[in-house]
Amino acid sequence: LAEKVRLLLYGNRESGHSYKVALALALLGLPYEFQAVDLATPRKARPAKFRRVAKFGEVPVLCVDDHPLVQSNGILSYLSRVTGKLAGPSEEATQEWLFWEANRIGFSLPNLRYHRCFRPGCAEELVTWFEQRTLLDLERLDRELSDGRLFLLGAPSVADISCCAYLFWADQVSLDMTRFANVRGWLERISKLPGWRSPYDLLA
Ligand SMILES: N[C@@H](CCC(=O)N[C@@H](CS)C(=O)NCC(=O)O)C(=O)O
Repeated sequence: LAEKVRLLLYGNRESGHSYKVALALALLGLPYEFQAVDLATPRKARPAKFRRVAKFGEVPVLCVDDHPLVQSNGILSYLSRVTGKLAGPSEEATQEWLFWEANRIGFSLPNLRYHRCFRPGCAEELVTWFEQRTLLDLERLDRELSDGRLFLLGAPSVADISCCAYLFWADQVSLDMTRFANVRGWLERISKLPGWRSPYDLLA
């Protein structure tokens, strides 16, 4: 990444997808400007400068100078590719986790959290399904880390950043994490990486 490049991140303080990108930038030590987008505003009424760059209407968007990048895991792949850092041992292994995340923990947990925290009492049957899926995903992560590996791919990578993001809100969602000792240890290690900051700290 060229030194003089300007990085502008559009995100929202409750968005784990935004947190993934903010966390990657923080761990990479790349300075960026953060602009909060109010997601309570209907899509068509959001600021024109955001609508111009948000191809799918969602946060996060990372503008690299004038070039907008969307889709959190795509942005993580871009950042690891251009910096040569947090890439994992092979592109295949890293991509596997990014695609797993998009359909599993990056789907189940955000939806569980959304209903528990922002729409309490709504769609209980669906909430139960999100919770069951989240627990299965936590079991899968816990099993992956059961061989004493410190990070998903050995060394810290964008696979960890992607899969961990929403888990820093686990308490808020009343998820009982006691069963997932390996995941708890992994989150603890991630939170000790140089540059790590919590979601609300980064998305402010
Ligand atoms: N697949 C997308 C998902 C992004 C996403 O779901 N963004 C949510 C916030 S976490 C959003 O912008 N919601 C507002 C809307 O859809 O209008 C990614 O990985 O970036």
